[in-house]
Amino acid sequence: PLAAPRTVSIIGAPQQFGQPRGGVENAPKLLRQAGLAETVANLDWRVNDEGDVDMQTTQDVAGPLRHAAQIGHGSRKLMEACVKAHARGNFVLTLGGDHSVALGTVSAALKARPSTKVLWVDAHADCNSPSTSPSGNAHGMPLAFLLKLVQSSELGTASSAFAWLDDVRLAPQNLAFVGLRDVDAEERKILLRLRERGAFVSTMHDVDRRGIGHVVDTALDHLGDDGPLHCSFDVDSCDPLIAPATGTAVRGGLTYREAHFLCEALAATGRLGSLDVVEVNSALADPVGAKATVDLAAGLVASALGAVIL
Ligand code: HAR
Ligand code: MN
Ligand code: MN
Ligand code: MN
Repeated sequence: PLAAPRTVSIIGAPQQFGQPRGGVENAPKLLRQAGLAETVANLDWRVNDEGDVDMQTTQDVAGPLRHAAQIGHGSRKLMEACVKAHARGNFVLTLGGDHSVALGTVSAALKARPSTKVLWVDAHADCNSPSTSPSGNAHGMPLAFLLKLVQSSELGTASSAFAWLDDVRLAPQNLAFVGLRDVDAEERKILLRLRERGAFVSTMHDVDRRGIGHVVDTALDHLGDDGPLHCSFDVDSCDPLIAPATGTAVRGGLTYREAHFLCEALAATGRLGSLDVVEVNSALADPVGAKATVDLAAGLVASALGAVIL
């Protein structure tokens, strides 16, 4: 287990170019305004707010991955910020931004500690390549890059923006999905291959049948008892009734307690080393729904950092 008290590095990643809807770039600011740092400081953690990574670049290129240069260069800057925080031994908390930020956060966790295991909590599988993506949106692709499913020929002239990922590889057996319920036809085939290659793939059907406790325990068993855990938490894993302010809401998601249980169970492992909270977009709900979504995200961070582990 990682020794306490430790420091949480909070890193803002206001990336919006991985999807088409404005507003997701404001989430780091809104989460800070909701008192996230204070909440965490009241737990057994020191807090080091590293500010926001500037994810804007002037370059952009056309191609099957929309805003490829922005995504590639911005993610590299985020990766560098996360690697620095890992190198200081800190817990790395990244506030998205859209889910393309996981290119930076997961690659940093793997560079810093290669035995890192990844829990992907999401309504979506985010493992499209540019060639299988129905949308061209990078937030549906980060796992394809991390799992080495993207051919450089798919990127054309943009491939140089992703060259920094060449030495990053997430092994399928070190990946577990929870919360899936909206998977593209091509992605379904990719998921079945990933399962054959050792990934833990579960859907909301499994949560319904076995309960969140069983699903989370099985996922963690599958990932093994060595190495740090990275959780990439897409707030659209939660039901739109509790998290309406997100870009691609899908009905039938995790309840408030299921989402918190998952985060609490991660805290209880003592091995959670990094966490992403992504896809909060307050522009896509009324003020009440926006506040509920921001507060939910902040509360889930607190649970993942051990708020309710006694
Ligand atoms: N699978 C679809 C695509 O590739 C939709 C992805 C929606 N993505 C997210 N990330 N919100 O989980 O475009
Ligand atoms: Mn755009
Ligand atoms: Mn996602
Ligand atoms: Mn999603």
